[in-house]
Amino acid sequence: MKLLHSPTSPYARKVRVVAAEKKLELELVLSDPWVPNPALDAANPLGKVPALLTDDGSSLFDSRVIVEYLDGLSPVHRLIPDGTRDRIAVKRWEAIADGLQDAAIIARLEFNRPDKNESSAKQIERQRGKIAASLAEMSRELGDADLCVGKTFTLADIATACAVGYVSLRFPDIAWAEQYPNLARHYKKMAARASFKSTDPAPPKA
Ligand code: GSF
Repeated sequence: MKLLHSPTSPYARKVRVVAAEKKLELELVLSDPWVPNPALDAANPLGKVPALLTDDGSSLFDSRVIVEYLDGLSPVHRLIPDGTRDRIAVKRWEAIADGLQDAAIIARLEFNRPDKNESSAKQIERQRGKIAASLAEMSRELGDADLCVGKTFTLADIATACAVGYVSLRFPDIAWAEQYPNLARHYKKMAARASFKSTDPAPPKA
């Protein structure tokens, strides 16, 4: 299987960590979504990374579909539980984590615009509000627990750590680790796992 990815994409990182946890081999293919990229467009009509080329020649996207596919490929270390209640809880965590990343990416694109104006500032503020609200919700949901859902390491833990790691990478001024010590504690634990170490785009801040 080939993964079209970029090292700093938090969605791609989530997929790489899932593959590592599942002991699945992925051939990593660097793919820049921000320049004309026919190979990426052929794999994903949305022209976004990550995209997975499977061994049977089909392509899969987006990251939520890819991780579910990889998790189902082998019974080794299930990351998405079978039971409806826990499964939905895991997917909810993933939705917050991915949504935080969506907001972070929009804010960054707006910040990097050469023709920034008043509406860019409003948009950045709006998206930063979503980042702040997502971090608050994650911290509230985690509470004193070691793991996001139940007592087993799941996709929720991976998605959450990728999201907060991305905030550190792109928004070092957001002091989430100081504000939410429980999220920092969780991140530290995740970052110590071999699967995270081998996929870290930048040294962990927390
Ligand atoms: C989001 C992928 C995405 O935005 C997923 O895979 O879960 N919902 C999708 N990828 C960005 C790169 S990144 O910053 O992670 C991307 O490829 N953007 C290119 C574009 O044209 O928006």
